[in-house]
Amino acid sequence: MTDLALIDELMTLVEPGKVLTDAASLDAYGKDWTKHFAPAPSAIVFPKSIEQVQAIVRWANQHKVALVPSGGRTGLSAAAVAANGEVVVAFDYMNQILDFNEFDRSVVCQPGVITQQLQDFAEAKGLYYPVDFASAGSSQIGGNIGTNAGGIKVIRYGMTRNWVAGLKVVTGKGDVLELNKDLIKNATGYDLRQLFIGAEGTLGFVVEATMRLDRAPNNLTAMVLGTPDFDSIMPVLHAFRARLDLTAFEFFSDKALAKIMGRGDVPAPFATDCPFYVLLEFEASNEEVANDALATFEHCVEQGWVLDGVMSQSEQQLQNLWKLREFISETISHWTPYKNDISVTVSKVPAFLKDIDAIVADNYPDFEVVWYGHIGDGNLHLNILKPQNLSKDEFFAKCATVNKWVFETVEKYNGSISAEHGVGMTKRDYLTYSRSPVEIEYMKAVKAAFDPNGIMNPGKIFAVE
Ligand code: 2HG
Ligand code: ZN
Repeated sequence: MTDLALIDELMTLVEPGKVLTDAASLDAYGKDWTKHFAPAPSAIVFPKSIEQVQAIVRWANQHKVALVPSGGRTGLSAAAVAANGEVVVAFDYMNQILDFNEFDRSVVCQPGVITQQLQDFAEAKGLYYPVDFASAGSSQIGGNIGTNAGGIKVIRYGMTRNWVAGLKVVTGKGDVLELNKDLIKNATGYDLRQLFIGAEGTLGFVVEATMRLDRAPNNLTAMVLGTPDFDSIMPVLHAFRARLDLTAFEFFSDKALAKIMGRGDVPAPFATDCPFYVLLEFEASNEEVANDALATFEHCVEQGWVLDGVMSQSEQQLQNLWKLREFISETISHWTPYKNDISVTVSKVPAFLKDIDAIVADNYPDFEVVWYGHIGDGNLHLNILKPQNLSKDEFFAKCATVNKWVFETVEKYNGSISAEHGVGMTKRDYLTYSRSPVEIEYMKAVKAAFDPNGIMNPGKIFAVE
């Protein structure tokens, strides 16, 4: 734990009342949405300016105190968990939108800006911030950048990385760097901005981000389609992609739908029961596009890939169809799921799915397995639900054994053990399934350059040595 005298010194670096050490705050700010580690930070500090962040980092270097960044704490890999007496640096009071430029279509955000705040701001300007996911109401831009957040529109718009025009960071040495200065074209050597995106706070803290916006989409329209089996999902993707620019292509299993129906507040898409469902979305900018979508749907039915389907006819119906997919993670969190967030290239999805499905069927015969995810970009979320009669530790231990085979399969297909949730602490021991030992040595050398004292979110991505 950090010495009390040091915490007193920390208090002098920020405004009065902006260091908390009470038990409730330590518990709340010491964890994210994972349930693997008990929170145990020493203090929570709330800087209000870049200068204060810099002072905190310099103080931490001087006294070798570990810092953990904290945004909306909606993460699913324990990257924002402080389980070892660290000081949590929370960006809740650096939550302003500082500037907007209509010609650059850019917004300067402090790291604590909530994702939805940026989405709403863009909408008010007649524009669009396209990175979206279920936790957009509480996740913060700084955290999104730290994990290179993905979500439900990646198939069309890519990950958070694509929307970061420039960053101001405080490095682990306490230096302030202005990275890329919001330029579209810039060929002046290493793009250090990219290193900080997805670094999970291990190199330094993002203290300001210029985010790009896009044109607002035109008449977004969703279809939910029921398929007879796993194998039909990818042909449906290819058929629709051949004729339409999709903004989303998601899937979920009957088990996921059953959990959503169990809530009682979301209407069923249609009466036919199907083993799998696809949710796809496109801009129905004119009648021709909508007709193309319907013709493709009919083609898929004729081919036997689709059993039933529905298309949204209003904004309300669009929202209701999205609830079928977006509410899954929160709804099943009640069953303390063991999570996987794996990806392969789209062309490999069918063979990969077959292999993973076989492992799951062989090894989890008694567990409830819930499949869903962003299958259109190759990202699958596999969630195993904890049976009531098993303790959390017994259950996670059993899943960890099976998980080895899942990750071996990911490696075999040159996939990623974390498509969008990040490595944090939950996946750091498995990093070698996606990154070679030599590559990891280079990654550690990068960390050492930005954070020589190892104070920035230690133990995340790789273990402390
Ligand atoms: C989603 O796609 C989120 O809903 C959460 O990435 C996935 O809970 C999960 O496994
Ligand atoms: Zn996801």
